[in-house]
Amino acid sequence: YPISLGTRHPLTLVKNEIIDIFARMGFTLYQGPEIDDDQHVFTMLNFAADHPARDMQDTFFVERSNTMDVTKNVLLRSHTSNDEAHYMSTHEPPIRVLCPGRVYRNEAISARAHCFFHQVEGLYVDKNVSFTDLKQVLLTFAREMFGADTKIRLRPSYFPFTEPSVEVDVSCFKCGGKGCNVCKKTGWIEIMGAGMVHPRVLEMSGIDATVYSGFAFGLGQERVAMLRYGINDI
Ligand code: 2NM
Repeated sequence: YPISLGTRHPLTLVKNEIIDIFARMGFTLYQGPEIDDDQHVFTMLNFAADHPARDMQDTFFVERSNTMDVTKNVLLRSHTSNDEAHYMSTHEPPIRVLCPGRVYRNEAISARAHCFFHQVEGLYVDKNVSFTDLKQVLLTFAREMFGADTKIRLRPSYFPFTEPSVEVDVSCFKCGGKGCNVCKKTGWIEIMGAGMVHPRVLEMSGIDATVYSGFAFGLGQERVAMLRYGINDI
């Protein structure tokens, strides 16, 4: 029997599409370790020593010090931001980098959440990078990914590594904003988080925050794939 051709996995299709869009805006790829130290996963990203993400309930540990010394901890990364910490501490601005990869969180498994999933994060650092630049990049991404008529909406949020921080909604690609089952009658779909990189995050990677500024964003491949292909259970 001839062997029938396979197809690409929905997560790969989504990842490649995202990489293509940001490559056209000058972003290159960087991939770092899934097993990393506390320094790169939390400390260099401005997570306080007592931040709940450092808790056993949220993060899988490979090695965990039973003292207060978090620097000896080795863990499965809970976001791909450790890649940006590695990249910033080994590269000088201008930086335009995209970091796709697998991340791990010790969460209850449901139709919408699994204990590992896939993220794409992006980072832009240069002189005079503003919130306006972030908005235009997000709008360009949304129009390329979900169609030319797509609008975006930003809501205030909080992340340790960015200030200010936002949640990014796109107008519903199914109903165009009128309200349907995909957007749960709101007309909007939450798609990613973003913000201006906290000056302390730049400084901890050796970048002079009085000279440089930057923005960063992150989105989940599973979430985009479920919306795009109408999948209701992860
Ligand atoms: C997100 C949302 C907002 C982010 C920040 C950084 C870094 F390393 F530059 F600080 N990387 N990624 C970021 C910002 C990620 O994901 C929801």
